[in-house]
Amino acid sequence: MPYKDLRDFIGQVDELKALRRIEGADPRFEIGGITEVAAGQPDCPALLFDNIKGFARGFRVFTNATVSPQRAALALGLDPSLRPLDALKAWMEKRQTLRMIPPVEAKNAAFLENSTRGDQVDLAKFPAPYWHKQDGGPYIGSGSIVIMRDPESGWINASIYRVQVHTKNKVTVQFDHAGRHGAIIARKYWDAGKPCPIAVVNGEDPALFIAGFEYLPAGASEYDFAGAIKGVPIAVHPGPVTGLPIPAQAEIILEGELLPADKETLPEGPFGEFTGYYASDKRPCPVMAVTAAHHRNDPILLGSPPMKPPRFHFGLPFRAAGIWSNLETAGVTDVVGVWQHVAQLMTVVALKQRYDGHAKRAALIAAANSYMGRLVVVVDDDVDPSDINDVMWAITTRCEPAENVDIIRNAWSSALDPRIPPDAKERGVTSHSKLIIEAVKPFGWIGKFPPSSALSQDEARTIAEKWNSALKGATS
Ligand SMILES: Cc1cc2nc3c(=O)[nH]c(=O)nc-3n(C[C@H](O)[C@H](O)[C@H](O)COP(=O)(O)O)c2cc1C
Ligand SMILES: [Mn+2]
Repeated sequence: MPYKDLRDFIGQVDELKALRRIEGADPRFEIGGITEVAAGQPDCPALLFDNIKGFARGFRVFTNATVSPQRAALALGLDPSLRPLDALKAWMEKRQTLRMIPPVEAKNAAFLENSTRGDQVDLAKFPAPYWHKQDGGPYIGSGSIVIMRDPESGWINASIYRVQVHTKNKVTVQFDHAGRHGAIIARKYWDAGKPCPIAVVNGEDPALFIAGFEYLPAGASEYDFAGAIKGVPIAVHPGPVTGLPIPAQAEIILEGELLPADKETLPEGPFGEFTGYYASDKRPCPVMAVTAAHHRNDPILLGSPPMKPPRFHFGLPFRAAGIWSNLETAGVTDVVGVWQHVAQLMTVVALKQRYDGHAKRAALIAAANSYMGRLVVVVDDDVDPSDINDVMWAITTRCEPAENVDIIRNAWSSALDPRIPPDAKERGVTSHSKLIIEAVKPFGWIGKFPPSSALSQDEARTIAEKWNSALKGATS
């Protein structure tokens, strides 16, 4: 078992010497600013903020949890010393054979150590940060999961939607589009004239944080997927107000009702987004009336603010692993790697070409599954897709633009896309075009393509290992 809960994970991060404790930061822009600066450093540390300005000591915020490849691997239960592309491959292979493990009910819940109901609920006691300078308010939920139960099948959905605090007992829950499982479930309650029972779980197990980001089929529970990642079930306890299953070890829980959006909304945002812009502006958003708040002693909020790329919530591009397995499932052979750069806005597939059209076949599947990604690149197997310089070398030397690029129109993007014109957005346009770049040696004359003068990746590694101390100037 990799780790028991968020606290245990933080302990493991500390053992890897990747944890920094920060005292006295201001939740208005300073926690967000420090998080962003740290995330831009080569070995981005994880940050545990305590003694937060204006809040009780012990009420903590933890950020950059999985921003480094090492900690993304740790959260998946993989060897954190694996090289990033090897770690992603190991995850892709594990993901393809995951056996779902449903949660088990725990008798006791750590989150019930402190509990308030009704009028006593006061969200102002939790250090919800103002993450970026022009954010519309504090966000308690930036990396939190939202729990809802499908009224027909009983399926529990548990994924990440941002949660803004508006008053002492009102928050908003923002669905990027109407296809989000949470939006579909809420709509069913509302259409029956009822509010939707809901719980916001802050400070969840990192496996749940990862599961909450995955595109799972409707009907599949993120709880089962998180159990599968860990190899042990998530322990849940019924929320005293909603009866929803809540991770027993989670830190701060809000229970309540998501009110019908046709009756009441609040203006949500703006909120700095993962593209590095404020592109979706302030919008009417469903309101959660918080009827109970629970927390562990000295609770920890797991904060994961979006930041300007290349910074991203996950140091391994998990959605590239999904695309990699889509390619395998569709029967595309010889894929040696898939990666995403620019915080998932660019997808790269590396493969060993076997037949004419092989590269384009892979590109089309990757393009179809690249959310908001305008750039899809295919490279040969001697190019490391996780190395942006290597990818640019392939683009500038193997792709003839007049012959090897295609544009796919009306493809999958979202309201968060900064390049959709305002008037089109007002008409509900959320699609964009995608550029496919075939940066592979042209198959028709692949044997005549000038050979590369560079060492192979294996050769370079062997030499680096053998001559490491000489290169570093060691004296021994
Ligand atoms: C840190 C983080 C924040 C996110 N915020 C939102 C959000 O505010 N709204 C949203 O619709 N999706 C958001 N997402 C993406 C969804 O969590 C993700 O697409 C998920 O697969 C949706 O789950 P569902 O299929 O159960 O609806 C966020 C993802 C992460 C990692
Ligand atoms: Mn889901």
